[in-house]
Amino acid sequence: MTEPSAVVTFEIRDRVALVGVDHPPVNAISRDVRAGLRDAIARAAADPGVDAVVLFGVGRTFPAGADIREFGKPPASPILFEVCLAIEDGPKPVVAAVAGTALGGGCELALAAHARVASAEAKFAQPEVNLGILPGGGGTQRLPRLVGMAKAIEMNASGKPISAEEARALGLVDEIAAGDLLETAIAHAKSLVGRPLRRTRDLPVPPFDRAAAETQIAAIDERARGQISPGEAARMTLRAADLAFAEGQAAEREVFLRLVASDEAAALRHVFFAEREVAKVAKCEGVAPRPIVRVGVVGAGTMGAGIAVAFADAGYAVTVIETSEAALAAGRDRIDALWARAVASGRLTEAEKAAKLATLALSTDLAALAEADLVVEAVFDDRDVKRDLFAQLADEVRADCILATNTSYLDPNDLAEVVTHPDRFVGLHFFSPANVMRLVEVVDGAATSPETLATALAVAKRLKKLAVVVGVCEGFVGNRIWAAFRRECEFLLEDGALPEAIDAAMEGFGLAMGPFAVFDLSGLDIAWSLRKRKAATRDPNERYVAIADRLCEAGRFGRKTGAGWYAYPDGKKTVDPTVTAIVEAESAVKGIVRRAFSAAEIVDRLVAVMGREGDAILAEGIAARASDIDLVFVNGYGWPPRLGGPMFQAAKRRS
Ligand code: T1G
Repeated sequence: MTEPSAVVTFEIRDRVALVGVDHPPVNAISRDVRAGLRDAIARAAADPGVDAVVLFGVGRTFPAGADIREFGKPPASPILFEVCLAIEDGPKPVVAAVAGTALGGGCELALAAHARVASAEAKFAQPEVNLGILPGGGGTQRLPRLVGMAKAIEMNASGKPISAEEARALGLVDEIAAGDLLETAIAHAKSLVGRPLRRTRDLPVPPFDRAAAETQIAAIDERARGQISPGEAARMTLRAADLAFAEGQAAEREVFLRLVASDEAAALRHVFFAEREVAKVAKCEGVAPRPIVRVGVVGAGTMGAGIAVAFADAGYAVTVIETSEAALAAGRDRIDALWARAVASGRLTEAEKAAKLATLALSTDLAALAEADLVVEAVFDDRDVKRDLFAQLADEVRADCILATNTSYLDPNDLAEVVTHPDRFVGLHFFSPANVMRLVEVVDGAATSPETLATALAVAKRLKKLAVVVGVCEGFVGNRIWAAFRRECEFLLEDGALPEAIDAAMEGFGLAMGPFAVFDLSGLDIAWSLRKRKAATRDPNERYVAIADRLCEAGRFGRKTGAGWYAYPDGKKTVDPTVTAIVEAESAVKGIVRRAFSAAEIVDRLVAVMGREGDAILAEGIAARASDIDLVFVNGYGWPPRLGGPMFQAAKRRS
């Protein structure tokens, strides 16, 4: 007789076997869980004292999927789809009692049961596509049999969760527990005893519009922007209509094994775990964040308006400060416009927008921040302006009010010098648009206390931002690596490449937009003024490319001036022979014989320079992990998660 395993509990209550997955924190279906389930199902089948089985998750959730840490290793039997078949083929009714999130393989276990009972807050999803794979436990074949083809394609290709209520309406859930979930599931299981078992795999795929399904899949491919797993999951789901279950399951397994070994899946797994690691900050270990309720935002320009909206959207009481009534009015209009965009896209109603605007306090007097718990400045990125402001703020706010700078390029330690209690000073480097971009670099200054840092991280989490703790250096992590990347792009230009070739290479690599198109979008003048500011102290032995200076001297600041690295006749990005001539002339001035570069060479050279700068950042302790650096680029610089990030790519090229 099989003994219960450490990760699967077995208890008989009123002739019903209660089989619990007990593998905290999310009951991931590891190899031991799969073996424990197989053994428990066999034990229940063989026990004459058992009429039915209830499968559940011990603790907060039904299994939240296969154990992702096992991916990339050789498959260990029993494989999940085999366990699902053992559940489905059993002679006795198996009811899944779902609380929490039945995700991936967890949802597939539930699909293989003969019925599903859910708690009201339970959710169901097949998020495998977010890891570059597809449901591999029969989910592409069973889901359409229960919820219909269109919904199954949508769920398997998007990974998005559905509520218990929607699942019940679709036929995925048979009953929502009004009272105790386990008791309800036991009663449900007992009601199935002696009746023919409803095996999901034997159900026909309900009739559906194939043309509509094809159109749905084409749209999924379109939206996937180069990621292959959504389309693969969608097409494998559609095949459930044409294949007998066994063939469909075998075909699914084949696709799963191909995808799980893909670069895309490895990169997406890397990002998944990176997002869990980045929140582990040694300096904040065991440190409780301070409660933050009232937030001041000083400066309501583009960044300040976005920051104010981000805080207001997260439910903070926000006071916006500007230097004059006119500037305040302009700032309010910017904030209004951001929420108007949300109304236009249907994310907000007019009434909600009005209510949000009504919560904002606006003032030209710093005294309005007397009761603020946190003040974020987003004023002009000039040292004197910011130092003057912080000196004034220190006199106006409470001694324990956290002061945060949004500076991109100034030294937060230098700014902290002018405030009393500098331990409460921290950097919150948002990325524009601040109410949209997920990344915030939390700058851990020399004086920043663990409590201040922990509070900043808690605030970032409530803002639904991806916070990366960075140290102090010019440009912190993202902009420092971006500057190295930009320099290498310009070296490539001088050595023989052209902007359009570099952009094409990087877009072919997977970036949404090539670097020169990005430079034109953000404006060439900002970097130009930085270069001019540093010209006097620039190391004469350091290679310097003057091509961008030539463009700026000609007033070509990018899209906003109708010309930059490209021309923009009627707003359309167009290769400009004037730029080609400027590039070639600068190579000639340097006596460089220009040569051709392949796209692969361009990508390798640019990824390598980012990797080298990232290595230097790690060596200096400016970032804690290479994967933190990857998250900066995935969440702040348009790197698609399916590439994993610059450090992931650089490591891949070195291995
Ligand atoms: N495998 C291994 N570890 C996991 C895990 C998983 N599936 N899910 C979470 N963890 C770890 C996570 O790394 C962290 O570890 C801790 O649990 C808490 O996670 C065959 C093949 C369930 C919504 O994609 O979406 O099934 O940092 O911080 O915010 O078809 O975790 O504490 O050491 O995220 O409360 C499909 C992934 C897998 C779900 C909970 N399933 N997980 O969120 O906690 S593929 C998923 C999540 C699959 C089958 C295929 C979330 C969560 P540590 P957390 P949370």
